[in-house]
Amino acid sequence: MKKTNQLKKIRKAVEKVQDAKRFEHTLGVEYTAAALAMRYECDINDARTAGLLHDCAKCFSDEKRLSICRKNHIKVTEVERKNPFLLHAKVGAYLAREKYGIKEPDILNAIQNHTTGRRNMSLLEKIIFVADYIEPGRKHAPNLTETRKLAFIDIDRALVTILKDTLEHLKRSGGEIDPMTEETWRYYSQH
Ligand code: DGI
Ligand code: FE
Ligand code: FE
Repeated sequence: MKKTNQLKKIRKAVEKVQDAKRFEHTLGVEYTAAALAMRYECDINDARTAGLLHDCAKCFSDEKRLSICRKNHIKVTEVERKNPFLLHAKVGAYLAREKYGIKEPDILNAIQNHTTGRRNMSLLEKIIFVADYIEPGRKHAPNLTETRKLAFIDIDRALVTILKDTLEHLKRSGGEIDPMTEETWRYYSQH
């Protein structure tokens, strides 16, 4: 299948499993990831594909996410069991492979790690992580204007800023911190 047709097909399929607001966010991440891919010389098609699919499990119920994990022997950590929305990334990567037919490990990793990040992220993983945070539809994050600019100047510094702001937000709001988010922040603030 031609790549543009494949993107169109995925876009239509994702629209069916998301509410209107989430789908608008999805399109925002798709084109923001494409723009970052142009800037950093990453594969534009991969960036768009990962952007379209990153939240494909976001509109499921927690029960559905947990049951998909149970049925398919996907490991659920302690923090994920208590905060099952976190699982939308892992379950999303699983569905990208099984339902949407994505084979490229880098695209699957970008979906899987888009919420907490991880050490040693590939360029595509960084692009999706950052695009998710800065896409034009996002409104409530601190320092958004600066972070948006920084994303196109130095993606690693943008990554650290986003992780720092996310951790501060979680500490302020009493959200439970996934050790992976903390580890990613520590790793990238030292490298
Ligand atoms: O799915 P999106 O809303 O587009 O974006 P996302 O997948 O990055 O999820 C964003 C939310 O995830 C945001 O409210 C911060 C939260 N988050 C990121 N790391 C952690 C976390 N929430 C908890 N409880 N713990 C974390 O470590
Ligand atoms: Fe997400
Ligand atoms: Fe998202």
